[in-house]
Amino acid sequence: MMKPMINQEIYNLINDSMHIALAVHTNPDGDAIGACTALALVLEKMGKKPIILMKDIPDKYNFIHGKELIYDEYPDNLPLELFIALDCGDKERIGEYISIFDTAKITINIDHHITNPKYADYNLVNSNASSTCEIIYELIKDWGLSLDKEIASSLYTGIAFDTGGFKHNNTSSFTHKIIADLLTYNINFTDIMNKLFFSRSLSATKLLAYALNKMELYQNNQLSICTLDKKELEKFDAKNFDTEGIISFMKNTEGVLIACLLYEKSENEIKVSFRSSDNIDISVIAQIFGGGGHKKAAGCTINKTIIEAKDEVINTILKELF
Ligand SMILES: [Mn+2]
Repeated sequence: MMKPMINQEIYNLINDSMHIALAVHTNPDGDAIGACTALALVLEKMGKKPIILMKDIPDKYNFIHGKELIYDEYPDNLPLELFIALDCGDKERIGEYISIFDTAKITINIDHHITNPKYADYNLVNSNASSTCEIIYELIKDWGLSLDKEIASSLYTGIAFDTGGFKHNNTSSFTHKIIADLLTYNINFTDIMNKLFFSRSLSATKLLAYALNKMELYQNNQLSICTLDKKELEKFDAKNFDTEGIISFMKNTEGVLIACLLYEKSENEIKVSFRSSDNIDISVIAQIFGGGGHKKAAGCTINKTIIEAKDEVINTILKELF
């Protein structure tokens, strides 16, 4: 395969710089956290001074290496030559660090979202890659640099996360070849998989049980709905609760084609997540409410009471999809 020129250009830009900022999207997920720590650790090995700009990292990522390179803000006393945005499908996703992106001399955008508008000076966007971590792996190999256990753990985390544990259709044979290589570094993949997908706090387990018990079924059990208001979430001490954990249980119930979880973030601010199976394009429903997403996973925010939002969602789904 021809090596893309951009890979070499990015290498040269990094090689010519010393102080490099890395940033990911707000509310960082496994791929974002894996990609920025893996790349920062590589940059450090190259003798560079990487600064990761990142906040609100969920506790479950405590095992990640390179945490000492993570800062809330870019240090005032340091110059900045290069800004690398990772896993940010558009510029706005950089969040509060956008002002630093805008003032950086040179910007690079490394991402795998198909809708990425290539907002940086240099753009490496590969929508065939399962994850940004997969792209970072290719870069490291292409640059002729070596991995180590810490970098391999970060890359594994991102790839495992974005492929849903190697089961989403973005998983390719190339993905598995990368994983085969990463496992030669003796990483604790069992522990990573448990932390990413299976372990949860006691309060989260109790909330999950409560939500599943409360779940309502419509349309001959094909549509599953659950609402969680603020009081209920507070009762379970659910600050950043695991919507994904709850809605996947709802959707994986036999016969259910559409699952919908509504929760009250604040008064008249209802966050709605949708999941669908078979060929149902649930993003059309999210779009009706001003949201969006993928065909089988989408979301929106509805500014009504949770009861009103639930009724509207049910009526819209029944009208549009059944
Ligand atoms: Mn990603």
